[in-house]
Amino acid sequence: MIKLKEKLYEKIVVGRETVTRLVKEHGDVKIGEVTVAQAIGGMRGVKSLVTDISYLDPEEGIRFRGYTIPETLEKLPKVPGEEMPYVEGHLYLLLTGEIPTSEDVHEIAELFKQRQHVPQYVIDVLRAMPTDSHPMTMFSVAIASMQRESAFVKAYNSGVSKYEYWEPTFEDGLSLLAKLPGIASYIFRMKYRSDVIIPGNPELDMGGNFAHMMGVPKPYDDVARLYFILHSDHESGNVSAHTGHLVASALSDLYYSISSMINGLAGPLHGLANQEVLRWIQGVREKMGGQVPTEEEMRQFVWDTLNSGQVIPGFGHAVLRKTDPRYMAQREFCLKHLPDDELFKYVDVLFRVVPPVLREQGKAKNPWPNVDAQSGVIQWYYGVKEYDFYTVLFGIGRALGVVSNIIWDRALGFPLERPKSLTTHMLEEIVQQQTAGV
Ligand code: CMX
Repeated sequence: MIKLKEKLYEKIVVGRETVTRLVKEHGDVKIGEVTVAQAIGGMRGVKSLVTDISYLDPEEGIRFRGYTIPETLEKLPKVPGEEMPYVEGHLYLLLTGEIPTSEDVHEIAELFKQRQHVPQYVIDVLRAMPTDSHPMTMFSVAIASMQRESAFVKAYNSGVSKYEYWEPTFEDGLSLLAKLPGIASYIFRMKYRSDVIIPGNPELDMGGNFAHMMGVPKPYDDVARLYFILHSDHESGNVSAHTGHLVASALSDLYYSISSMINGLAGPLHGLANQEVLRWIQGVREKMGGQVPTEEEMRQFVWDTLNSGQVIPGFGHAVLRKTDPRYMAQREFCLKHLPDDELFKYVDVLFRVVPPVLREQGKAKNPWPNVDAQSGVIQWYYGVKEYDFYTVLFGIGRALGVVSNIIWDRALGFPLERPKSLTTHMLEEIVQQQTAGV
């Protein structure tokens, strides 16, 4: 057994004891209540999911296995000579809760190298799709097309015990994650670089190989590493993570689950917001004839968008109530590498202008920027200007967290997810009974 799997198994034994004890001895302890507004309003704040892989504090932002973003970037082993850590090491942290050694990182890197080949039939499927298909549709279809490879399905069909479900899920997870950079860069080069495909270089780490296959020079390898780590996980309730978990809870395999996760990420209120930010900024840019708007001019653009009934992409959040630390990490990267970039200046003006406007409008509970406000600017600067590709990058990163969560879901025996629904008439009856003091 590989060392990562052994380590994981040690942790799983402890995790199973904890979960069994919690349910057996404390299963009736209340952790919250649900109001009518929460039931109608997308279950905001309802505590009904469990994960140890990351936790999102509304004020502080995300912690991966207890580590803040700066701590994560500082503690994980770095790619020699580069600023950013190995993505492979971050996967180890998400899975096990421990900071890996170089040896641990190299084990995953080696497994990824062995499994990175994208089957020809996936390429054929991509090539059969209409050329104007959105890259997220292509990404989702490519992943679903590999479902026939699932080790979980084979094990399930041969009658494997449910206590062992996590093992073939782990195998599926590594096989799928290893292929995502190759699939994504293939879509990019086929659609936007005259179909000139760059084969992978098995000597490179995940981020380095992705940059190589994209055909974008340094420091894009570090951009890729930063992106994949930042976007990896945001606890379980966001649409992409929750979709992945929900689909997997039916014992659908990881290929089905991650393809579904991608479909959820493709919505403009979630991951697609990173493309929408660039689309919105380009609109402002056209109107300004290339000039960077003053704060007053930008204020007017923001109000025009709000008054036309649209949201300001890249701002607001369902849980966060402060500026997203994933935004700040990317802002720091911009300040270091592209401080004079024109689009960065746009985003900088937006950072100052949008929160007071959203406050004045008085609707958004969080007026601050989220991860998507800054990410497109970095891509644009390094020549990846096809902004409908940006959410695919988010998807590669998010798969790291969702795969880790699903392996743990299987290990802890989390059951089929099936919340209860009520009719509006029932809600009215409950309200009447409670207001009458029945
Ligand atoms: N621009 C304009 N209005 C906004 C807004 C924004 N950026 N953020 C919130 N609002 C509005 C909501 O649309 C809602 O309006 P209605 O009462 O008319 O329905 C009101 O403010 C209250 O919303 P909220 O409780 O503050 O926010 P939600 O939890 O409902 O929604 C989110 C969160 C992210 C969907 C929302 O802030 C939004 O639409 N932001 C812009 C899109 C975006 O950047 N999404 C990416 C989020 C990060 C990610 O998942 O990738």
